Amino acid sequence: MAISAVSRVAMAALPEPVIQTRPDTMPPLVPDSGTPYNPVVTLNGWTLPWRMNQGVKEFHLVAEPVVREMAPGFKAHLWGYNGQSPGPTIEVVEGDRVRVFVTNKLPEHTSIHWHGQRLPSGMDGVSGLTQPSIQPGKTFVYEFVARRPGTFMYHPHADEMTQMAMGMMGFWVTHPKTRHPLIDEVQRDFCFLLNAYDIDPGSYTPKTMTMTDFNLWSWNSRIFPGIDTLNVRLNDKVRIRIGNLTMTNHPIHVHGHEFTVTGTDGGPTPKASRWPEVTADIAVGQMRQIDFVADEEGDWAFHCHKSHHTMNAMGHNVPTLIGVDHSGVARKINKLIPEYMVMGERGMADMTEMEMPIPDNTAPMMTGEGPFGPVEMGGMFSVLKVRRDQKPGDYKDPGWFKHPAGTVAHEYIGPLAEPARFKAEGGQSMPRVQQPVSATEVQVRKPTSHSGH
Ligand SMILES: [Cu+2]
Repeated sequence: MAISAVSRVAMAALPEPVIQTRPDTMPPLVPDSGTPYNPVVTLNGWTLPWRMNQGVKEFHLVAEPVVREMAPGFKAHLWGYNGQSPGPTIEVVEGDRVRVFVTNKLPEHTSIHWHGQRLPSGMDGVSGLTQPSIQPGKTFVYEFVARRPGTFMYHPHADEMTQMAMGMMGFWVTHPKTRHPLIDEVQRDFCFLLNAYDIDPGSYTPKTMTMTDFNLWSWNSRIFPGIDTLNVRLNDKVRIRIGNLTMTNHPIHVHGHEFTVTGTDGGPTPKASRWPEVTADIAVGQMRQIDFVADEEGDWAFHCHKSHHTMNAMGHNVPTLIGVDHSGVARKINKLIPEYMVMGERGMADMTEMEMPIPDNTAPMMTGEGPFGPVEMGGMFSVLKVRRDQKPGDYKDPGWFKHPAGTVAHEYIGPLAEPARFKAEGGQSMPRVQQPVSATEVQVRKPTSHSGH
């Protein structure tokens, strides 16, 4: 709630910082002061309340260590803002004068860069270049006019590799002040940041020297099955805004619908540049805003298409064993080590069902129980739930989709004919001149212990 009635004395002081530690998706913060707009919903996050002070929208961010539940049963010790990583979403309207107080409760200096904004150079938040860094215990003030509508983010520009690896980032949305020819009105407007961590199974704190080899791929510092579903009403116009603050690209893919990219960090895209897609690649440091009409009822997977980004931490640097029969070996080893298990002989899905014992405070590699069995996912995965009876503006999880009779893939139980196979393969291929000496080549590789992705 915005605080509109504050005494003159209080106005001279800092706005009271608002702290939120629950990892739930908070309902949209409907503005009660300033220009009205359709608020966004931050996945597993919230919007920071503000106060109006003589026409200026005042926010107070506190940079501080936080404990973030990344998934049920798995907590990470991160750095963030106002009790959470990522920090709260800041929502303003085009033309608003914005004043953001930033208090540093971290053990080292910081700054905030307002990624994508038009602003005076001295407000750009690059420590050393445009301002002295904010020392521990100090509070700085940033002030600028939100000049163009769009999707932005904020993050430190001081000891960046450490502070971003620890989870310091947040979302910023500037709503258009009037109807904009390139910004459609939507019924649902979601936003989240792509972020990544390197946390060893059983430990709590990210390894901050990791450059590319992260093992937890998250949306707003949550991993499947900890990411809330995106619940919409049938035929709603839906917008999803995504920003990438990891160190690699993420092809974000939605099932059952086509979308268009209607905005980037540079603003709304011209109509002539829009075409239907089902996957949008989001490069490092980029933002994408996608729009679509949710006109197919059901439970639709929504995820990063890099398959190792829909898994959680594991040791994975082992050869593929699919199709290798090592039951004989396993029997022999079992005599020595009774609980020995061979991993991966029929694919990795066994791992989901085995529920292998894992250290405390570790997310399972692939998990999530769906209505038909284990979903075998982790990391950057969620579900778009489109329902006919979802109330307008209601973001509650409607539960699993009730499929109409005869619309679910099912086992075929009729007779099976022997499949016709080609007698010779590669009839048109050119014959090899030099045949290999032996038909198979055996390669011995020792698995190494390694937990990155
Ligand atoms: Cu990805």
